[in-house]
Amino acid sequence: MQSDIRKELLDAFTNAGESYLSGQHLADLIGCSRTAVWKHVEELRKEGFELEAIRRKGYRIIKTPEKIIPDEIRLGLKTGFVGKNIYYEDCIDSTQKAAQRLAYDQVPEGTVVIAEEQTAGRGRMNRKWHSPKYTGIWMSLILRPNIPLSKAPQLTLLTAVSIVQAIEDLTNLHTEIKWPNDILINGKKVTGILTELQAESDRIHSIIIGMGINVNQTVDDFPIELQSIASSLLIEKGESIPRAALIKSIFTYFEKLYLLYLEEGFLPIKLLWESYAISIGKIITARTLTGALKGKALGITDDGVLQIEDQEGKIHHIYSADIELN
Ligand code: BT5
Repeated sequence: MQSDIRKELLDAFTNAGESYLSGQHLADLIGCSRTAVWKHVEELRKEGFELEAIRRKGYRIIKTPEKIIPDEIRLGLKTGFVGKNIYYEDCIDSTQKAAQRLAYDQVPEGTVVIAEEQTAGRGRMNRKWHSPKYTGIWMSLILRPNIPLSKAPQLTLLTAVSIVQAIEDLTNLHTEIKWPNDILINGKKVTGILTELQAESDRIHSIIIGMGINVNQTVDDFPIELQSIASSLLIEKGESIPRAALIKSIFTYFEKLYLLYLEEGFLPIKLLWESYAISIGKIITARTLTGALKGKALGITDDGVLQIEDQEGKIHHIYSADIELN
């Protein structure tokens, strides 16, 4: 019932175009009270619609939320399996959690969960991932590769390459990767990747790749503590970027690289990854759960493990860490 009124209201605004519609007129048209109209107008605002209200004239819509429409993603998508099956939510706790549940239910490989907003989006080690409504891409992809557990982190690097290729393709922005999971533009983080898996002994049941991409946020959309370290494509490019087109492009690049990876192994991905990596050859500090290590980043091994040479010339293998460029 509620959403019926909302739909009628939206239809009325669509038909009115640039003209204003008074509360009374809308109430008569829909057959409800003016208070009900006002309540639904407020609901539309919460959903991201911008409505102008002028005394004696009424309301009109001046901006609609740029929602991700799954059909728009499917339209013209040429992948074989990535993104063929989309679960779309307006608001969710975390797309990772939903994807974990779906993976248990044996959904096909390539299934994706996409949400307009996450209330409990998370990064590595349960850190918070800020995921405001209608501005970013918050999605989780379910994969079932037949690879040993130890190779799973390679998929984080593969994902990073596919996102960078899609971003550069669509925006022409120079984009860099900071090992293992950050994508930066002008030194600020625009994307984080979270790879989680379900496994029994050494057999992978499924890998869930979470991608958080800041697309159309303005500086004010970020909490103060993120404003100096995070950015969005809109901030860097100076114009808004269509999210559905970016998602489609990520699916396409991802599937191409993933099939190449399954066929030929990590080497071709490694070469691509290195061409976008910023930390290689630089002095960095790697913070792990056991402490900090400063040294020169030599590169990644054929397995995707970071190698750091310390001041004594000893080479360390880093499997997971936060990296600071010194
Ligand atoms: C990551 O963790 O960078 C992985 C983020 C993965 C998010 C996606 S969204 C879809 C899927 N569903 C989820 O629930 N998660 C995945 P990490 O390297 O641990 O970085 C986390 C840190 O990044 C935080 O502690 C903040 O400092 C910072 N941060 C939080 N939100 C951010 C944002 N929107 N943009 C840039 N930095 C952010």
